[in-house]
Amino acid sequence: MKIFYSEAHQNHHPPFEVFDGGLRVPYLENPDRMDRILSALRGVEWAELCEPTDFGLDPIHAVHDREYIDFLASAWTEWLDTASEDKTTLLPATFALRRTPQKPKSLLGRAGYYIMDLSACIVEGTYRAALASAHCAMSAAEAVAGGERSAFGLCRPPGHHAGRDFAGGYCFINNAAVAANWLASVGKVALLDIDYHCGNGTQDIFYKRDDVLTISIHADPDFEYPHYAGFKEEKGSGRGFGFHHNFPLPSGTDDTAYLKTLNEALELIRTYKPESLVVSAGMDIYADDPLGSIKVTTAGIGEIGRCVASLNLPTVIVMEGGYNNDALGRNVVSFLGEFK
Ligand code: OKP
Ligand code: ZN
Repeated sequence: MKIFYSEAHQNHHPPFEVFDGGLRVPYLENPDRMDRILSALRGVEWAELCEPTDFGLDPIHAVHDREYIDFLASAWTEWLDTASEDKTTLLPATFALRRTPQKPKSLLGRAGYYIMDLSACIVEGTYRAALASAHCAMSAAEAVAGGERSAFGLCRPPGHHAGRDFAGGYCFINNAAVAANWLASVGKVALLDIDYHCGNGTQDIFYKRDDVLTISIHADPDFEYPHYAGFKEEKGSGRGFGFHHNFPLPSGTDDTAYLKTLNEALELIRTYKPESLVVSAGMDIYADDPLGSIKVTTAGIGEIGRCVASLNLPTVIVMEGGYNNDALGRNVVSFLGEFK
């Protein structure tokens, strides 16, 4: 299996994020995650590490607002030009909440307008890392379009919380959405998000479309981030109605319960009959994830992989979350191993 990976993520390393209550903690979405996954993949004979191709900005502009991408591109240098006392990371303290027609011009105004939380910290290397991450997903999509049965975008930063014009939850550019949108130009696509958190950015991007079926299985937003999306009543709008599905799960969901829900989701994909599949593969459903509350085991993750692979679709797998670094490598291998 071709695995697309770029070292550019190394320079996206915010020193901290801010949790609820104002607690500063070391950034959980850290470069070490990739090192752990890479060393696990080096231990299997079927993984072929490849450099991503540079696809430029066009496929990114195709799913994201241009002014939002411009903001990401210049935010760091603008931040250094401000009078702010601590410039360790660009992290606004005032958020737009409900947006009004007048777009802010100042850097901090735009930061609060385009960022939804205190986990999407911008540092010097963020934009370049986010671009390279999207290009890893695009390269995997290109490989699959070229006849590979599956390919893996080993993406960092992750993408599924990034919407058309917002960043959040460690995500800046929606890698899976960029890949799915590109694949949609040749035929219907299904995007299945198995990350522990609702893929609210992906939901936002495809909500009005019927050419990309989007499905997210995640912890119920009644108690979990991102709080404002992921409810089962959200089914798409306009011609997109019926082409988005959320499967909120209670905390403590085990392998058996998870697989039952997964099979409902897979049935929707079979009925849709897509030409290809994109999987937003977050490993934070794992029982011992520091951000998670779902109790899926490493063997359960393998079983999820087996069920998804049984769809027999050309499949682009895109890395999302997963924060138990000790288990991350084996969980990724457990999942990918079913597609080789
Ligand atoms: C990103 B992904 C904890 C706040 C956590 C951000 C979570 C982002 C998860 N109280 N905030 O979906 O793995
Ligand atoms: Zn997650």
